[in-house]
Amino acid sequence: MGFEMSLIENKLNLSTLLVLFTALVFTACDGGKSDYNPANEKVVGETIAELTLPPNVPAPIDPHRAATKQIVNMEVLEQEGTMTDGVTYTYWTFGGSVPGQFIRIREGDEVEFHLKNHPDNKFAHNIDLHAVTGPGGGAASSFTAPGHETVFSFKALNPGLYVYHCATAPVGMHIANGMYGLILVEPKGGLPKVDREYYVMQGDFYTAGRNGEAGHQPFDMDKALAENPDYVVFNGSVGAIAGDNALKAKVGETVRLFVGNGGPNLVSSFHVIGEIFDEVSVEGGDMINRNVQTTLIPAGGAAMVTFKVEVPGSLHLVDHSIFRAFNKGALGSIVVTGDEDKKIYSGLMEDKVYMAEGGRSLTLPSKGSNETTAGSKAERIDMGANVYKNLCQACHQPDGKGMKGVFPPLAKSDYFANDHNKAISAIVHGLSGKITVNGEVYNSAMPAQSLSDEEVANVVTYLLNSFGNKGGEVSPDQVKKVRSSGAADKGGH
Ligand code: HEC
Ligand SMILES: [Cu+2]
Repeated sequence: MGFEMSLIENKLNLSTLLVLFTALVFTACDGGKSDYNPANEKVVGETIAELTLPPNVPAPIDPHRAATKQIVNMEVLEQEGTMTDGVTYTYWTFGGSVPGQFIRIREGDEVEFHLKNHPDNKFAHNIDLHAVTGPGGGAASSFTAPGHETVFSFKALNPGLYVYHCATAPVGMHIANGMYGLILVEPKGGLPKVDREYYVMQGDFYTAGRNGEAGHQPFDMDKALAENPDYVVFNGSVGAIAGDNALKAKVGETVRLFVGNGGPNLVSSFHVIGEIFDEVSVEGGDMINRNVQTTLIPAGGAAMVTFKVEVPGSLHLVDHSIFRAFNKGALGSIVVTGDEDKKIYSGLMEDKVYMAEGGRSLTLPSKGSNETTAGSKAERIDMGANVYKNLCQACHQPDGKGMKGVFPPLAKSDYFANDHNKAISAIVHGLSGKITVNGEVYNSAMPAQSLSDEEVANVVTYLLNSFGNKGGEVSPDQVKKVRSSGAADKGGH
């Protein structure tokens, strides 16, 4: 009897404990957040939202600021811009840039959205923000004719990084012309602090002329339907975040990239050459993946990636569908300055190979386009130097000395010293198989370079007069003859 009683008592005690324990765990875990519902959060005051042009983002939201009414004023501008050197395009923009202005709010905010369509524009536009819960993401309430302004409002219910875009028919064409951008809805309490934040967005462009063809290029609907873009770029144009426009960071800093993909068609295999993403907020949502090399960003999707930069040098942002990076423009850079750390990276390799081949290189004036003719030997050498820098130095190196066993030297090369046609032939026909240059055997392949007679004459003349070579000049006529005579005989004589 006494034994049974104590058993019951024991059971009672145990369940009391369990109840207590469960209650404790619950309070500990929800930290008061489980009853937080952004839909019910009271909105205090109103502000005009700060909007920024890429690659900049507005300052992080003070984690203590209350939910407020944010007034977003966005103006649609149809304007001509530069796709790459010598190529212009009529962009349709949210706020004057591609991607459009960056919007940064927090969950619980109420956004009063003013969409203004500039009176000089030719087309009606609207906006679909993926951060909106409601018909068309706002598109249903924002159809705006030129010279008009529409207003609608929404409550930010879900934190995350979201794409916005125009959704006026033909939708694909509006997006293809650059009508997309990002809106960040910070969680209550904010995102983890980082040292630098940048805004990068990929897009694919379809032009009547092929990549690099000079002049003003109209949108090409057939190529868009075939999903065969001439340009795939970050931030609206070739080189928008490369060269002088490269993003910057210092050794030891943490960097957060807000990366979006406007499409309209392609999915991005987003990768930074020379870095590993310490964290990726997958698809811009709550899920954090760590130690990621390449993250997939769907058309109409986004991701936040963060990484610490440990060593100096240039990091290269690419779509790792790699022809897009090196041949269609999807190449950007982050230049990291600071002290070397030989423990982390020895510094023996050069990153020049990527730079030399990248970005503007394949947008040289194409055959029969706006090519200019050299007026003198000096001019020929000058123009040839450009071709060399853009096309040849990636392999033959800036000093023309090549790489032992891999790329033969052009400096003091005895291969073409007495027969300039052999250099011409290597360029116009390509060159493969065993050759001997300055006593060293090479057995590799050089692809034929797609250059005009004029460009070949320039680059060969440049070669003859650089790197300690013996001088001389080659004319476009001579190139023409070699071109029509077929591939050179390498060893026979
Ligand atoms: C993708 C790498 C690559 C590029 C780009 C390239 N070459 Fe070459 N080039 C080679 C290789 C490899 C060989 C040797 C081929 C073989 O082994 O048969 C070669 C051979 C040559 C040769 C003959 C050998 C010698 O050293 O004299 C010349 C001349 C030459 N290249 C000039 C050029 C010029 C000019 C350009 C730019 C218009 C250029 N190459 C672009 C890889 C390249
Ligand atoms: Cu539009």
